Amino acid sequence: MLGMLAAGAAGIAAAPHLQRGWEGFLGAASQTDPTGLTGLLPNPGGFRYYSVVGSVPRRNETTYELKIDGLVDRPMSFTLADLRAMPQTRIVHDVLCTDGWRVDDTPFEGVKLADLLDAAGVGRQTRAVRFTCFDGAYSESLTLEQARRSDVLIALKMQDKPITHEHGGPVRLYVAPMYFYKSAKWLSGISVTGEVVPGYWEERGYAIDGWLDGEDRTHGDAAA
Ligand SMILES: Nc1nc2c(c(=O)[nH]1)N[C@H]1C(S)=C(S)[C@@H](COP(=O)(O)O)O[C@H]1N2
Ligand SMILES: [Mo]
Repeated sequence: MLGMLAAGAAGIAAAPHLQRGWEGFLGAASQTDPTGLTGLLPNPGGFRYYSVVGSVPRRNETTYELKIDGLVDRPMSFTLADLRAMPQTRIVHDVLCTDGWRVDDTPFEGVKLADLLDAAGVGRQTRAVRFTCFDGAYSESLTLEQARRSDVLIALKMQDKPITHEHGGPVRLYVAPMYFYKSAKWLSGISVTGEVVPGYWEERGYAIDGWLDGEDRTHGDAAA
């Protein structure tokens, strides 16, 4: 498998006119790579592309939809245009994966999750928020208190550009003070629940508590 990937990588490197370049290639390759070995290939941006499924459908301006339901007063649905029309917040924070890689000072921009929760109306007995994705597999969760923080975004931009498909676009969750596994890519559903429902990796041994430690948690907070 790695041999195949290396051959493919060399092919792309020698043919820079091919569509989406190195990052696009890594994203595409990692989505069909059950071994996870593409994560070992060099990536100039510092990010690795993760997906728990082999391929993810693309959603765009006309096909993207974000639903909020569960224990809310008004179940709602947002298009990309709806999300863009809401107040935007930009946060610059370090990104850390539990696998050991990090990308410092990464800007994310989007709508505060708290604003969407307010729009839908969250009842008193609710304690948690569950996130689902249009890859059909990944999920995450936060307590309601965590979800209401001003550094938790429904992100439309990453590094000051629309979020690419590889990075979970057009919309991903961004939980600045926690490990990056909390930041669900390809976000399509927000469901308000009575209790925390463990997410995809959390069912497979990750901590439900995703807080970064010490300085990594607070670094860059002033930007919000
Ligand atoms: N839908 C989905 N979201 C996901 C993941 C995933 O596999 N699928 N991986 C998580 C993990 S472990 C990390 S480190 C980041 C990686 O984001 P990136 O692929 O943009 O670098 O996405 C998180 N969100
Ligand atoms: Mo991760």
